[in-house]
Amino acid sequence: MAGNRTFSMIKPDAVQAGNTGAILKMIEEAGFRISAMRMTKLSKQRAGQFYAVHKERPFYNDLCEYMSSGHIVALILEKENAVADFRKLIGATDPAKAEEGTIRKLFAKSIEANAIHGSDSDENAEIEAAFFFSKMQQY
Ligand code: YYY
Ligand code: MG
Repeated sequence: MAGNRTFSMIKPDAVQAGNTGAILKMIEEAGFRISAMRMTKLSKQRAGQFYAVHKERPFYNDLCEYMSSGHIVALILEKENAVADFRKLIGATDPAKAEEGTIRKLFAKSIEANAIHGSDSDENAEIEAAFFFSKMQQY
């Protein structure tokens, strides 16, 4: 059965552009409950750990630079079928391919600076939530 939690991060481009509030509003209006939230800044090394799965990809170094370039907002979100429903709400990785009305279509600047992250599985949601929040902060 699909889990009811996902992890999200509002990325530096969206925070810098002043879109944090508008994005949080879309998330809540789509039926997600925010159960943990933290604004912070990643070092390049921490960004590299978060995206370690992509370390052999050509975009990895630039991605780590970008992800450590400004503040981010880390979120734990709750809803039935959270992972899949949230991926739908954010849209495709490349905003040029994202559906109308999705967060990336509305706010992303490019495939790299694409406004928001959403976990791709229940297992990764738990790993990514633990990357930013202690167990006690998660409830
Ligand atoms: O899960 P999602 O964020 O939609 O995409 P991933 O394929 O996991 O890539 C993670 C992250 O890497 C993406 O959000 C932007 C960046 N990236 C990139 O800069 N250039 C690419 N060609 C692919 C991904
Ligand atoms: Mg991904």
